[in-house]
Amino acid sequence: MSSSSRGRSNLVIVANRLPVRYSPNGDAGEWLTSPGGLVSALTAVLRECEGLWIGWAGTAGHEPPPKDYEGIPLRAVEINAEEYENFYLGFSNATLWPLYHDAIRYPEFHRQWWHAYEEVNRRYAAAAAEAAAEGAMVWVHDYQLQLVPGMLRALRPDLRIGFFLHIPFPATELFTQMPWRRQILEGILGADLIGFQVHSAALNFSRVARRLTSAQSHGMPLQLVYEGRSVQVGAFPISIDSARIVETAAEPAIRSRAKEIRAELGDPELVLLGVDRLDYTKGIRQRIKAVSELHADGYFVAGRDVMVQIAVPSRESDPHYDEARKELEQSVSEANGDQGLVGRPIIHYLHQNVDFDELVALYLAADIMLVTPFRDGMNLVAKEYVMSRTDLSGRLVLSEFAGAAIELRDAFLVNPHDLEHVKEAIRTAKEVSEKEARSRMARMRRRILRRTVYDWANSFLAALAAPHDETPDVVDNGYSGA
Ligand code: GDG
Repeated sequence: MSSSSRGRSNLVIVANRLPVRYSPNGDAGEWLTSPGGLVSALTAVLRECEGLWIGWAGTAGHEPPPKDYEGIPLRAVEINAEEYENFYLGFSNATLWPLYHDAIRYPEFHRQWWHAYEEVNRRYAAAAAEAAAEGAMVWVHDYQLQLVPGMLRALRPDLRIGFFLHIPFPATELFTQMPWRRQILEGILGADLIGFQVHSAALNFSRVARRLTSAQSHGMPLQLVYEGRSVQVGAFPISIDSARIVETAAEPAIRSRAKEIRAELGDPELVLLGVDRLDYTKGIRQRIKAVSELHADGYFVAGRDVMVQIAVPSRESDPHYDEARKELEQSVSEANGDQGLVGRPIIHYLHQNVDFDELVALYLAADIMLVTPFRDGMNLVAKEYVMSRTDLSGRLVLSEFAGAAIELRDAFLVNPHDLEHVKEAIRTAKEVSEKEARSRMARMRRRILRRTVYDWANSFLAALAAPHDETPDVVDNGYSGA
């Protein structure tokens, strides 16, 4: 594939954020690549296809983002201060995020937020329509941009449009609370291919789309017909850059840093680790309570058994996140106040970003990794921990409500709402024989190695490029225009 002669691209990624972030560094700030496998995978395909990336540059920059980054053209979408409040903090993060994560926090519905969501989505769609070459593929990402596929199709019916949702898609009973449910479904249905992390989310979407829109299925729920077009729905579980984790975990400097971390913790017998964006969906407080109770029960001993919790700053200008931070910090301080000793806290808590090498060193330093979200689209931290354990040591306690639990069935699976269950899983993870722990780890590693984040991106794009059937025969879904 190559760029068209008019400077338009044959592959366009549309995401809320650009793949760069502004790092204020004294007076001389700079634009850096955003961390994570997703950005690496998408930038790799863009480079190969001479594609471009459309997104917002974030609030931190005082200067415009670069027009081009590491060979990839960037097109920045502007979001003003009022839209930031209503579209981003409001509709995206206080309506959709909690609703799609099983309403762990009450989702707020405000008409003003919805209007901003429509307005900003229209801007992204217009930018994509402008940038895409005739017949190009456009891949739209995530919950902030669910109206873009429909808006873009209206502007440019010639395009192949894909949409991928990184977070869960809720059950009908929850989704239908949304006052603008039909508009959102119709927005997503503008795509030719709609991808979710797991099969159950794809089925949730198909079910509610058939109920509330004119979409019909022809016997197979993941093949829809909408407005005379065939729309493919499917699960495309995201993964990680396994090779990068394995290589980093093998570096002598990283291995010695892992030893040093354990020494800095006072050479305990057992190190438990949590690494999450500070988010109320991740179940951080509950896991701290479980560990604290294991100390109170006399099962764990201060100094001998320690936990490290990294809570990466996230959405800091959002009052809900500020509140979540305060609640979490209170829990940490109660746990240490109740169960710690002088010089021997039971929880070592950092509210900081850590660089990739330090992250891998932490994974290597941890005997048990605790990943206990109440709901999570996938959870890449769980996969990264497993991939870093090249010697098959280490044990993973994982929430059954993380998408990753489908692939990582050999983790110690827990219901994070059940504190006794979390405690029991931690005890089992600690006590299980070395032989069993190693074979569980080996099976999980084999599973992750089957598909990297590069395979994920390529398989989505291959499915998007594949020719679709002519309009197939349909089965009436009883749609009544609700
Ligand atoms: C959403 C969905 C889905 C974190 N802190 C640091 C850091 N990270 C990296 C991790 C990991 C990524 O960020 C976090 O990904 P998760 O999947 O765990 O969670 P979300 O941020 O909620 O992501 C989720 C994902 O999208 C992808 O589709 O899996 O379900 O919620 O890669 O390593 N990396 C560095 N420093 C940090 O401080 N370098």
